[in-house]
Amino acid sequence: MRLIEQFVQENKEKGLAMPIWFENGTLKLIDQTKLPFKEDVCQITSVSQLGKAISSMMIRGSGAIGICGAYGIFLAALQTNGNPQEVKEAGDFLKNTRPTAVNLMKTVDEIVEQAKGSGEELITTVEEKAVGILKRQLDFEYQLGSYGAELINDGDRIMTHCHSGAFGGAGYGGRALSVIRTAHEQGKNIHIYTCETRPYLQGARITALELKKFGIPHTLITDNMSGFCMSEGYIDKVVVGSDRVASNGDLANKVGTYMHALAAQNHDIPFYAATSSHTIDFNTPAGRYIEVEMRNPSEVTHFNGKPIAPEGVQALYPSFDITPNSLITGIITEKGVITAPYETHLRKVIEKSAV
Ligand code: RUB
Repeated sequence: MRLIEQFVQENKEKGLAMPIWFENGTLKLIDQTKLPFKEDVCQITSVSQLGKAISSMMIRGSGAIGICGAYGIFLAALQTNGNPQEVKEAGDFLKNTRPTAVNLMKTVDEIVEQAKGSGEELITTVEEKAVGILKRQLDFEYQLGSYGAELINDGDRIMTHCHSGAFGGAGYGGRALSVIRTAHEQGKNIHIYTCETRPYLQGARITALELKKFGIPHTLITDNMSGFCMSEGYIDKVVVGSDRVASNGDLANKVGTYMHALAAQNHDIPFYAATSSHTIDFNTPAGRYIEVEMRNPSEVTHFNGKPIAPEGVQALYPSFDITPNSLITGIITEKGVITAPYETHLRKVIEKSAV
């Protein structure tokens, strides 16, 4: 059995829900467009098919698409019999599938830079590196989960947005749900308010599904209810994930995050972003330099292929928004919880101990 298959088997035995994995010589992923009604497993036979799965959001979430970078380069190495030029081209192709989440780009660059030689030697080094990255991502989830859980009190009602969980990460709980899952496993009595997350409904379809599987009490709300819930005292804390954190602490996360952060500040509710050092991009000085993916407006005018607006209506779909650092109480990472001033504290904690 290959090293990468052993890794998968060990983690499946621990009951982890991985979004993508390698098994019996084949790359497989859960089609997240079908959740929560079906857990369809798709076989991925080429890098171009993997690219389509990422851009069509069959697999999504910054951690999970980062992992796709590792699996994708391994697949390219296998299929080209270890041709370094073709492996590099596969990496360039994958990096262009979604522009905002930085994990994918960083993972591809890391693995391609360290791929040595050609042929069997290249395949072996890529596989070892890929397994190292998968293990590291999973360790980050446990570590940031335990730092984040220290912020959670017994009885807390926590709001989250989009899906920052196991199917969007390495298998334990992604980022926000690693914090929530760890707090729950510590025996804290918590209740989660999960925002539906129009238009792709990651919160309703996937976060609610995972919370149900983990046995964590939760309530589904639509995105426009967060202000009401905060003003009525339903929410004690907000914990979200992040697709990219700029070096000044501004962050890109699913569209709607910014309005929740504004409402939280107005009601003195702590707003935390759970992330890992791999999502912090020191090459991006501030949020305004982060490219926000603009998706097809038909994803707003249509739902499940059916129109929900008058024919021909103009629509807009920025897939992410930028939350300025001034609205963020703390950034939870695998190295600890980082607070303002982010410009200096992020570098001090993360860059010094770069992974
Ligand atoms: C996913 C999204 C998630 C982040 C953060 O967007 O915005 O909130 O990925 O989660 P999409 P995490 O569904 O468009 O990929 O930090 O756990 O990756």
